[in-house]
Amino acid sequence: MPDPTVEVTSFMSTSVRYERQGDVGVITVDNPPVNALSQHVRQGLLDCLAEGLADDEAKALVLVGAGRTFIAGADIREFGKPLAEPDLNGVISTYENATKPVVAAIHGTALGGGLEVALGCHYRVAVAQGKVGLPEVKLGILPGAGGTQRLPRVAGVEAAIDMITTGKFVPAGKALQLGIIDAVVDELIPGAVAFARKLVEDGAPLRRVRDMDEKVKAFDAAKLPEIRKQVVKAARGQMSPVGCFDAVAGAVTLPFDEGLKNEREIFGGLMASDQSKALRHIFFAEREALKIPDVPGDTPTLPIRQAAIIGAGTMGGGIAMNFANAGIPVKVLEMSADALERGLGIIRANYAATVSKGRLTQDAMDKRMGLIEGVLDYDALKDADIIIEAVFEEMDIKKKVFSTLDAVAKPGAVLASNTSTLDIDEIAATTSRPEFVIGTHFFSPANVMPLLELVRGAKTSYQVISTSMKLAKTIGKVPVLVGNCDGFVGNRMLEPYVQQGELMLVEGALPAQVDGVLQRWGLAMGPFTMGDMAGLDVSWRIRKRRAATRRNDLFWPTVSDQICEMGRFGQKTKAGYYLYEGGSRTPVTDPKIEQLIVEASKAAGVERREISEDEILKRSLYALINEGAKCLEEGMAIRASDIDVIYCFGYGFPAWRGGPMFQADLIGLDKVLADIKQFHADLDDRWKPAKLIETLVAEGKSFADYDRSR
Ligand code: T1G
Repeated sequence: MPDPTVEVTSFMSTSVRYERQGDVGVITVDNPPVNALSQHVRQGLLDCLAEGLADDEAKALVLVGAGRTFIAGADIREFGKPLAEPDLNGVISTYENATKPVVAAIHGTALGGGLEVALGCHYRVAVAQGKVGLPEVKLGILPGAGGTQRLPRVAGVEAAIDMITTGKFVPAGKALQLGIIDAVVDELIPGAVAFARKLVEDGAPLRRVRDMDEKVKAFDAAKLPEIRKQVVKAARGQMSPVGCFDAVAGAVTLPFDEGLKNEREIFGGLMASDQSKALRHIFFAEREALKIPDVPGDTPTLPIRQAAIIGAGTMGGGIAMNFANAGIPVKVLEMSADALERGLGIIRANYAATVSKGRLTQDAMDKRMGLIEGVLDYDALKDADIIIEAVFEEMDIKKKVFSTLDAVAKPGAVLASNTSTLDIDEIAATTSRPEFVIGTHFFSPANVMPLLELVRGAKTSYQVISTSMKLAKTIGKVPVLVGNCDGFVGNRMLEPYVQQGELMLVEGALPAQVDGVLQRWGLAMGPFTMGDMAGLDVSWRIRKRRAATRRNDLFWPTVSDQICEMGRFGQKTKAGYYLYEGGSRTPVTDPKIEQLIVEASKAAGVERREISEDEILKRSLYALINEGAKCLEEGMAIRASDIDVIYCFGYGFPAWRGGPMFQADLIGLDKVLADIKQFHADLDDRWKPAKLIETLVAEGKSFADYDRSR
């Protein structure tokens, strides 16, 4: 923050101000919460630069962000609206052509247009905690204000390609090494002002990044085609990483101004794309999901200083790692020393694997392991602020755990279940404190998958909900609050989706065909490779539990049950729908299973038929949409965009497709409804349209309209 004792000479706009400190002018952008480059900020930057250049007392200028960060980029909320002057490229070249040295002073995150503005300054300094990045690729676009041309000129072509096609943030130390910044300073403004003063004393040049051609000229353009192939492969259908690459390649093959033009052309195409609209939708949806309509935003939260996990299996161990990674001490309870040692061993092996990949230092691993304490007695959990059970998915076992917890846990402790489908209210009822019980549904592997479904029980208190949402962010998860129904939201929607896949097998498709269509469309996995990965026995157990209550007027495929009866549970048994030879994870089709499927068609009296790619895609996607709409109707999901967050962060749905509900709006809800009605007529009553879809279509509305009304 600027020095409050310094007299502010003028307010050029509410969000950018100019003041002089001795012989150095300081331009401060103050546009909370992240100093985004809204129109008034762009105008203010120009006005304040003019003021600083006209101020004869000021020999140099510093540009800084107020609050918690430097400029974090263009204002994403302005996207899709007509571009208002001044254009950011114009602002940046005005800074680049300033007649006094301009130093960008970076703290927090200089991202996107923010880093581009900094690259338009002659020099850049940052505090050690500062980070820089060009994350536009994650929004389906590319740095559209010269970043693809200036970053390679300071950091080199390969580093620029890596940063821009991945959107990764780079800490100040690394940015200094790469040449993105010129110094790391202890104190932001005093350090930047001193650096600027020294430039003047040394008669340092007005160094325009656009003129720094050495690094781009030194790069061998013959390498570009091979690198492009790798970028295309890694993009898996997303266009923006490839667009980013092509723009940076222009920095190598074209003069600066032509490279800028090339960047602008590619930017325009990407900005208008459905993929970018989808990615921007997910960006805001993730943040919108944090807002719970009936829970006041200022609800006080409980302090979480000590966590405890019951069960050191794959899930329990992964959950414990989340806490250790966030620096929160965590106890892991098992019933036997062997089971405990096995569980801690899995955790240790997970960390060691990350260290061996160079993504974690040994010292950091030791620190995290030091935060995890194995215990064998419930009594050791009495000081925990949150206790998460991750035991076997059987209600009786969970009830026993919670009634024990009720006797041991301290007052005010959050009691959470990692159940993936069981009734939270039934679990809560075994305690005297149902208001402290919540579901925390992690996704396997729990230390990797970002999604955390928080399941609200009928009596879960506002305080426990707010505490859990905040804790989820602290441990690096993407939380979505859902209602307490069988399967909550994600798994509940998955059921009809997988059923359609299994029905299509009996009707004429084969696993690799169904999986192939969905994976080519962008899903990380189709239903059968996913089932083999998760374990077919998991869904088998759930099907057996539900068999007694399922509708007997519908046909239920038995292929999956037959595969399980053969002891084939997927990757963990090296065979499921596919074969996994030598423990590899690569699915290999198995003629035995294909034969089993053909037999199943015969047994069902079904004449196998050709099933088109379009039908596979629609029946899979629309099954998700129809069930998602029912979750909204019943209040199990708050927003359609929450469902999109669940699917993009927990089920391998490509964020550049925006999620199932976004897709429904993109296709047109009326078209989706027409196809669902056709499936209802041609197939079976599983396809009864959700009332909400019929209502929205009748009113000419979309799921986005529905969300705006929430
Ligand atoms: N525009 C508008 N609003 C933004 C925003 C942005 N760029 N970034 C964040 N917000 C809002 C966000 O919606 C939330 O609002 C609040 O700020 C706090 O955000 C020309 C075209 C900076 C690392 O992609 O990565 O520049 O929900 O909860 O966890 O080449 O926000 O409170 O109402 O995320 O501390 C490039 C995106 C844009 C950066 C902070 N820049 N932002 O994380 O807070 S495109 C980005 C982030 C561009 C140029 C191109 C993060 C953050 P609300 P938050 P945080």
